[in-house]
Amino acid sequence: MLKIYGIYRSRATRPIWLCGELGVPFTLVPVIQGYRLPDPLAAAAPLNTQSPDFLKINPNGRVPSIDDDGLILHESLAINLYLAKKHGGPLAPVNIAEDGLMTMWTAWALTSVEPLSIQILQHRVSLPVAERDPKVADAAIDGLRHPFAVLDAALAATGYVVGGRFTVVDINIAECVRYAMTAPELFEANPNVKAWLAKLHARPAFKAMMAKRELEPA
Ligand SMILES: N[C@@H](CCC(=O)N[C@@H](CS)C(=O)NCC(=O)O)C(=O)O
Repeated sequence: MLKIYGIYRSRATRPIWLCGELGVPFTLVPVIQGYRLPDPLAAAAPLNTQSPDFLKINPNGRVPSIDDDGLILHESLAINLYLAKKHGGPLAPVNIAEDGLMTMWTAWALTSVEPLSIQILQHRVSLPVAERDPKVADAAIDGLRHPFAVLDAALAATGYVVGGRFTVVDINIAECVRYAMTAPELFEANPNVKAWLAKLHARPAFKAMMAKRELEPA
């Protein structure tokens, strides 16, 4: 059976959500971020991203990784493209043109959205209050205004990014956009993005994934 290494409070949400949509069963091997632990290398430490045993799986020391019948893959969004194509159906590209578009939008989300949306999340919510810098969050919001407008225009015709239907690339982009939700001004300025994200977050597979995420300590 497919193994996903990671925890719900990590980018493992991405393949977990996708597997829920595809109906693909998996085993979650809990691997926590090493930086969350006081001593990640202690003998009693749980399996974490700095554990020698995990570094044999992913020498980058990051989650998620997957083991699919011996094929080891890292990088959450590449994992999702692989799983969608392997299992086929409406979430996968139907031809090489859609494949190109899905790869393009995934690379766009990784380079144009995620680095900035993470800064918003960190400096508005997740860092200890003393380490938050409102200027960093504000600059990241400014940097996302144009990418959000680009996404808004792409969604205008059908409400989805590729092929006029819900696909893996909606998951890949939405998971990068989710980190910016503490900047409501970006969504108010881009109603198609706002409606699209709400529609995706209403999907049973997303809600099931988030319900399990809520059970993990923050
Ligand atoms: N580009 C990678 C990033 C993976 C990543 O940074 N994962 C975080 C958890 S969400 C992690 O493992 N951090 C551990 C660390 O920084 O030590 C992906 O999308 O899979």
